[in-house]
Amino acid sequence: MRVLILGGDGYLGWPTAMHMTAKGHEVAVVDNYLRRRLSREEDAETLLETPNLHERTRLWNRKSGHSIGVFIGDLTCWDFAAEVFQKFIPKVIIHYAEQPSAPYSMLRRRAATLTLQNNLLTTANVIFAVREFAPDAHIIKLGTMGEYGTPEIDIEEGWIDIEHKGKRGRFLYPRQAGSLYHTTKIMNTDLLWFYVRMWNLRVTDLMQGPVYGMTTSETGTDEKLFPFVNYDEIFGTVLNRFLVQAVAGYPLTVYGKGGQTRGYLNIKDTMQCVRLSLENPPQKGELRIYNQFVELFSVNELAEKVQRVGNQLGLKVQIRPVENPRKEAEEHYYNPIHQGLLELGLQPHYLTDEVLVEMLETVGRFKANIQEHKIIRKVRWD
Ligand code: USQ
Repeated sequence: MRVLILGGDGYLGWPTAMHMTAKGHEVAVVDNYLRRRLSREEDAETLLETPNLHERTRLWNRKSGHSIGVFIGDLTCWDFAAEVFQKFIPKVIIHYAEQPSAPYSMLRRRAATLTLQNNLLTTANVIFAVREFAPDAHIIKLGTMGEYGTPEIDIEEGWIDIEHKGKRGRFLYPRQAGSLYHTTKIMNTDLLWFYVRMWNLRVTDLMQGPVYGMTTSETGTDEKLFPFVNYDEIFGTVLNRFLVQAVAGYPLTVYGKGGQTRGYLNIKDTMQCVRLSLENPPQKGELRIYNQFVELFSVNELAEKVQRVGNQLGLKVQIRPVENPRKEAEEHYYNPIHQGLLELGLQPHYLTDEVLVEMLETVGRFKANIQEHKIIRKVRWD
């Protein structure tokens, strides 16, 4: 199939591009290097220097024989979006093209506005471009488990049946995010659901938890093909941060009480989930929603795992709770359902000791690049 990957330079976009070509699809990527620019502006660059998209596609082509088309430009600009869709005419659009960081969205007013503008306008332009140039195409949109927040009741897979005054109805499961970034994801779910109803779009919305890891079947150990590895407070996600902190001898930064529980998955499973969604498209006029994660952990459980396995490797890992810069529940009920992707055939990779050893050893190869001042930046939610 012709697969257009929006945000193809990003942590998930680039590995997805390689993965889809390896599975025989014809792939083009689109990116405006926003994430690189913001990382540079905030002094929060990645652990490894990452070649630009043209260079990465050349490297991948040399290694695998597969080609990837590249469009560099800003999808909030309609003319550019229209040009890309007219030239490539996708059958599937995988939409990762968002400002992906909760802390960045809470940094200052300009960052908040950028997050709103980028995330909402890009999604709107994707919808308009699909309607105009590829009306049968399947949009696979990366949503986030954070859309649901941490309610006192079980979290269903996207939808909830409600009985009210003797009548029953099916609605989007209530959403209540904990950052402006997560709120833009809710707004995008609503935008997609609206146009699914109006224009019979075909959409899968993937409610994904925090992802960890840096290698996939396609990267192997070739670091030139690795995705971004951020370990800073703004763009790094918690487990990747803990791995880098353990290697650097920096005490693991558990925020507050550390009871914050989320659904985690290995980047290898993101590849599987997106591919399974692609291979099982919804009908026209259907919004399909999957909760995309494999295992639940609290922050304390993650820290203890990294400490135990790190110590076996002789790293002398310490845990030092820090004041929580975020406004979030630190002890809470959390029971999200996650059946849909397993039913489609997801074969989960669990966070075993072997996986932790492999990730710590991989980070260890780049220990000399770690800059400790990037770890704590004091981005406060209030
Ligand atoms: N946390 C710590 N210590 C740290 C970093 C984070 O205790 O050093 C805690 C946070 O307070 C939070 C949890 O770990 O309770 C997860 O934080 P995170 O930074 O790994 O994840 P989050 O900000 O929620 O965002 C990430 C991605 C985002 C994606 C989301 C999925 O950046 O793009 O949508 O994970 S989810 O969390 O399910 O909404």
